[in-house]
Amino acid sequence: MGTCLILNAAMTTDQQSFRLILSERSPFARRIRMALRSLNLQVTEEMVNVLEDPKPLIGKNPLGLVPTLWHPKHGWLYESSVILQILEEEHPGALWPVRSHRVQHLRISALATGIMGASVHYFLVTKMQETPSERWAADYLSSVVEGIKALAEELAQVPIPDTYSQAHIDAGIALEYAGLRIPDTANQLDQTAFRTLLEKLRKFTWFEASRPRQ
Ligand SMILES: N[C@@H](CCC(=O)N[C@@H](CS)C(=O)NCC(=O)O)C(=O)O
Repeated sequence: MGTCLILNAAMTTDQQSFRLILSERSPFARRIRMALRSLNLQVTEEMVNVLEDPKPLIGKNPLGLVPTLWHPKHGWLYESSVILQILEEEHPGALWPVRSHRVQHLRISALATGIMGASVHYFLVTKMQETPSERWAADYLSSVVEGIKALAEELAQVPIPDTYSQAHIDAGIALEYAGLRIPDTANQLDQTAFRTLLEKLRKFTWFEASRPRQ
């Protein structure tokens, strides 16, 4: 697959290629990094710390969240699942290549993004609030723990393909992020199904290269 540039005389050079605003640890941004790399699209990455300085997103994403993507054809896009849907429509079958287990794959992806969201909120509630709320922390932790259990059950039902699979990429990103932010999940994450999945995913250079460090 080649680079997708929609050339338009009125555009500056910057506007003619993909530009991704992200934060280093954002699991949602990692989904988009992985997809753009796997589609072999050239992208300029702009790291921000949204918690400390949301200014780089002003005028680009009214929600003030990453990932935020400049798409040469559509302008600023946000919401990782929507971005992935647009990329998939432009490159049919590239991100969701396995048609035979479509519903299971979508369920894996839904569980994975749910775990990502609950882990992000758990982190915000426990580490970023002046007075952490025990009740909300317990609630988010429970979503993460139950989500991981369900994810293990779903993964056991479908083979892990050797090719790029958004569902499995999402599962891997969610597990690594939960492991990073919530040490309480360590025992739960230490199981053969997850080790096998991560071993396969780490063969994609960009999965390993985009892994968030402590
Ligand atoms: N549903 C959104 C979630 C994006 C999201 O929550 N991003 C977080 C980073 S992981 C963020 O930008 N947080 C900044 C903030 O809350 O101020 C998506 O899928 O893109």
